[in-house]
Amino acid sequence: PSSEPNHDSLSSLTLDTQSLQNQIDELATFSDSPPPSVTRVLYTDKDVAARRYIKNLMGLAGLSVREDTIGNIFGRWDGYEPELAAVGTGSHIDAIPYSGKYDGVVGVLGAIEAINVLKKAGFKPKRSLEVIMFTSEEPTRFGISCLGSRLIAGSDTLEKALKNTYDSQNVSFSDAAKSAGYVRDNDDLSGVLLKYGTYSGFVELHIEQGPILEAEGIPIGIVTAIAAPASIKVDFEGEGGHAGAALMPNRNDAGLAAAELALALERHVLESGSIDTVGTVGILDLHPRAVNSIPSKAHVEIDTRDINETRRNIVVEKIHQSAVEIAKKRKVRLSGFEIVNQDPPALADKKVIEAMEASSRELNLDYKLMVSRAYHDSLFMARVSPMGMIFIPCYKGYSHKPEEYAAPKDLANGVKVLALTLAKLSVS
Ligand code: HGY
Ligand code: MN
Ligand code: MN
Ligand code: MN
Repeated sequence: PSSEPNHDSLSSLTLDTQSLQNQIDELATFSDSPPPSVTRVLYTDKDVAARRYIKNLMGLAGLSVREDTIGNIFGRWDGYEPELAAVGTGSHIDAIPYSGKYDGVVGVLGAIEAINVLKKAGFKPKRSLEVIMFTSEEPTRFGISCLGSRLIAGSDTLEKALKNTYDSQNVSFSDAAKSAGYVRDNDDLSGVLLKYGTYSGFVELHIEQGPILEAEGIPIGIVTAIAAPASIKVDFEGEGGHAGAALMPNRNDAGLAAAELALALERHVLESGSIDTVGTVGILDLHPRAVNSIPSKAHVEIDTRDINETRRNIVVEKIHQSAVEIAKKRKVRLSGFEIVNQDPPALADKKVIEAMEASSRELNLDYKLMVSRAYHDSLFMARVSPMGMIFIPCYKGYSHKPEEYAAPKDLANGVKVLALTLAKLSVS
């Protein structure tokens, strides 16, 4: 077989966009919030039902399906040199509360559709092709982002941490996983790890989750790097008390300490000197949460990112200093300051980028090299394999909200570029 996929069969890739759209719409019905929003949290009944749906589609695509102990799902199409490192592709299907139906899903259903497209075109893979549905990319349930791909890439600290990690209802990771039929044998997670070189290349198809491609009218984004994410949990404790009777000078209000820290975060991010530094307070819980009771506890969760790791780490350091200073000034206790993750950025691999560029050109699709400001499972797969990401435009860049939308034409373009890229990497 030649070193390039036989072009005549692949240049006329045809895919059934309607069936892909139907699958996206059907998968969205496995949700704990009303349409058009989607809420699908790790190891819940809706997650388990959605997993069954994906495994069924993998089976229909002729993939052999396996799951690891935490529920990463692998669908494999054996190549004619199955002993070679496979080419991987995939994404996630978990969805944060009240979000949309395309984030992650496009890279799982689209990958399965890419397999169907290649089979229809009569393509024969040299390296096996493997579709991966990562068990949970969103941090929703346990506060840990990219749980499945992080463990695949190897993280002793995370393996240990999971032994006493609980969700907001005080359900342990192990019990939650067991309720979904995973983590059967004595919580041993070491089997999840995949050594570097397991895949000769890994490509993830994803909506951009930003406005650039749509605004510039460019159908394909080729990711060169994924920004460095960090998340921090902070807890303040004060005396609390009666909102009417306790005079202001006698108060140490944990809620106001949290509010001041949120504004301090914004200041530290804005003074970083770069538009690429971002910071968000997405969770701010007060206790006892009564309008006439001074908060005695405040729980703040911070997400801060930058494409430059040093700048991002400076913000993390300043947040810590501010938390200590605010606690002292307001005479509250800084009862917790936990850096949940502080990950380096990831660079896409030159060879994979070239395969995506060549595929876009062959399909006469204009493309833009760009950075991903959102993190993805590819951030960790870059530690297991040469990595690449394909972006398609999404409506006004909306994501993590029900208005998230990608047009069928863009879905089709993304799947075709993915299919051709996988074919090139498979015969390389
Ligand atoms: O938050 C992120 O960047 C990803 O979309 N979960
Ligand atoms: Mn997301
Ligand atoms: Mn995603
Ligand atoms: Mn009263």
